[in-house]
Amino acid sequence: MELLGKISEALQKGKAKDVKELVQQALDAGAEPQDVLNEGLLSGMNEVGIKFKNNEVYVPDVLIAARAMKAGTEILKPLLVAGGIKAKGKVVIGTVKGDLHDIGKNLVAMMMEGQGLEIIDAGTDVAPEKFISLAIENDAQIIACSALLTTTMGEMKAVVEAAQAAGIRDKIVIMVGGAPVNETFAKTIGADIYTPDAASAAEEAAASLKA
Ligand code: B1M
Repeated sequence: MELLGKISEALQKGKAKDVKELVQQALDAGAEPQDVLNEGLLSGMNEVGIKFKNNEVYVPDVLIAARAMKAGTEILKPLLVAGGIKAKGKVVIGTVKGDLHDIGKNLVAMMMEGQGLEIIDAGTDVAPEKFISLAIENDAQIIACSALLTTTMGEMKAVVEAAQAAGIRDKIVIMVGGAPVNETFAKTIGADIYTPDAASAAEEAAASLKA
């Protein structure tokens, strides 16, 4: 659909208002919300990432694109989270210490909400101790950590260790994800679940509560 390409282009230019309008137009024209997300918004953000890496765009451009991404996902949210049998449980989610990227984390939180899970969003730059104290205070079953930087993904190991130190490791499921994270890394640090994307993170979270 041509509109999805237009969404991607508008996002790359950081035109939040246009992104909003185009997302709505695509939905009105019958596009699936998941396709609008993947082929419109995420495809645009991926291009921004490539240009950022090649020094063709800079931090302010990326921030403006991120704002446009948020504007688009706000419209998709009610559609992405609708339907299905709801799981019950609480998840403390956050981006690890030193890391300010929150778009992927927010998508994961949104999809988990769609599975019926209660989300305690710790935000970004979350210290290991904060994940643990929030999990204890809220009696959460899952801690979900997101990292986008190779320099911060090591903080996930610190979260696992902090859970052990606090004596809650056997009661809590620790999920990890984000672009530089993979299954091998998750196993190495002793996390319970790695998933590559937001939809599978939500499914696995709900499944872990039923297990
Ligand atoms: Co940054 N950044 N950034 N950035 N940024 C990346 C990550 C980078 C790959 C760009 C590049 O060089 N190509 C690179 C990291 C290199 C590396 O470590 N290997 C990078 C860098 C270097 C930096 C800075 C250091 C730049 C600088 O200042 N010189 C700096 C670091 C700041 C910090 O965090 N301390 C920085 C800053 C920023 C902005 C603030 C400008 C902005 C973030 C705005 C925001 O988040 N509010 C930003 C952005 C937007 C990006 C890119 C362009 C896009 C990230 C994104 O939102 N993608 C990114 C390049 C790229 O990824 N192509 C880049 C869309 C999002 C939906 O995907 O978060 O991967 P993602 O989430 C996916 C999956 O990973 C997964 O689900 C989502 C999809 O369904 N997932 C999980 C995520 N978390 C999960 C958790 C789970 C399961 C799945 O379970 C718990």
